[in-house]
Amino acid sequence: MNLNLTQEQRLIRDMARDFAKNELAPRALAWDLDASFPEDQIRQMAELGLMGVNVPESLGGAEAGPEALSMAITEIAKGCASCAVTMSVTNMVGEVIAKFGTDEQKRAYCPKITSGEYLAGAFCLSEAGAGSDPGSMKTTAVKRGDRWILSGEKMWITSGAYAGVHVVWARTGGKGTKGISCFLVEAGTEGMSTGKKEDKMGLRASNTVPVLFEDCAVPESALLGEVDKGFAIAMMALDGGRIGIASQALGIGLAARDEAVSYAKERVQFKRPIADFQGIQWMLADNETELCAARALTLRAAWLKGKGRPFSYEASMAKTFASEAAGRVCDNALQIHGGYGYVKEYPIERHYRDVRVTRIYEGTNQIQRLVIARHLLEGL
Ligand code: COS
Repeated sequence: MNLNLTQEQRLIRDMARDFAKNELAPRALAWDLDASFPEDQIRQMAELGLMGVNVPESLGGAEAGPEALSMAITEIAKGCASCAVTMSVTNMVGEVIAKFGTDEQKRAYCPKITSGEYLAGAFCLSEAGAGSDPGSMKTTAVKRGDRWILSGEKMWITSGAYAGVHVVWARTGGKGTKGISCFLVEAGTEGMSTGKKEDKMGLRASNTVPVLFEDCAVPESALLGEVDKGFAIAMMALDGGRIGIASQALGIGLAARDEAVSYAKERVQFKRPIADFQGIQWMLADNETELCAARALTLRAAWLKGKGRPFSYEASMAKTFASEAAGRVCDNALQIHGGYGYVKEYPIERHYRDVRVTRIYEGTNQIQRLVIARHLLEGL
C-alpha cells in the first residue's frame, strides 16, 4: 500500500477538514441537543463534492477513489459524526447505482445525489425482524402487469425522511438469501412513507426512521440488477459501506484524542498539568497507537477496493478494529476529563455516545467477525 497521498487526495482531505472545523464542529452540539438534521450543511457538502467522492465524473462525482472517500468521511466525523454517517450512506447509494444501474438509472439518480439536488440517498435493507440476517426479510415485491408492487416495512433507515432515492430490497421469490431483488424507489412515490424518527442515544443529527411500503407500485425500470439476484448487491455495497463506518469511527476517535490531549495539558492538579503524570500519558499513548492502527487497516481496505481487488474481509477487519479502538479512545478521553467528561459542556460526552453505534450498524461486529472467520476457514 502506498501511503503517499496524491495531490487530489490531499486536497479533498484538507477541504473536508476545513469544512468540518469551521462549519460543523461549532454547531454539532446544538444539532445533537435538538436532534435536528443539518440540511444546509449537508447540501453544502454535496456542493463540495463530498456526496460522490468515488462516483465517476461522468455522473457528477469526484471520481477520486475509495481512499479519498475514507479520508473525507474521517475528517467530517471529526466535526460532526452525524454528518459523516449521512455522507457515508449517501456515497454508498451513489456508488451502488453507478455500479449496478442501467445507463438510464445512473443518469436519473447519480447526478442528483452528487449535486445535492437529493439531500441524501437511503439504503433500505434491515427490517424489525431481519437485521443481522437480512435473508429473512419479509418485505415483498410482486409483479403485477408492468409494475412491481412493494409491501413491507424497513427499519433503521439512515436519512430515510430526507433521501431523494431509496435502494430497497424485497423478496421476489425463493427462500433465504435467494429470491431477493433490489429496487430504486423515488421519494414521494405513492404507497411509500416514513415512520416516527428514532430518538437515539448518539448521532442525533442523523435521521433514522422506518420506511413503509403499502402497495407501493414502481415501474419495471426501478429494478436494480437482475430479478432474484439482489442479495449479493447488498453484500457488495455493505463491504464498501463498512470502510465508511471504519472511517467515521476513526474520525470520532481522533476528535476524542485531540480533546483529551488539550484537556490534559490545561487541567492542573497537584500543582501541575495532569499531562505530566505517567498514568495520563499512557492513556494518551494507547489512544494514539490504536488510532494509527485503525487508520492503517481502514486505508488498506480502501486501497484494495480502489485497486479492484477483493476487500470484503479487510473491510470487516477495519470496521471491527476501528469501531472498537475508537470506543476505547473515547472511554479513555472521557476518563481523562474526569467529571467534566460526563457533562455536555465538553464535546467528549457527545463523542462517547456517537461512537457506540459504530460497533452495531452496517453489520454488528459479531457479523464482521463471522465474515473474517469464514474467510479464514473457507480460504476465500
Ligand atoms: N460480496 C458478494 N457476494 C456476497 C458477499 C459479498 N461480500 N457476501 C455474501 N455474498 C453472496 C454469497 O456468495 C451468496 O451467493 P449465492 O447465493 O450465489 O451462493 C449469497 O450472497 C448469500 O451469502 P451467505 O450464504 O454467506 O449469506 P448468509 O445468510 O450466511 O449471510 C452475512 C451472510 C451474515 C455476512 C450477511 O447476512 C450480513 O452481512 N449480515 C449483516 C447485514 C448488515 O450488515 N446489515 C446492516 C444494515 S444495512 S441497512
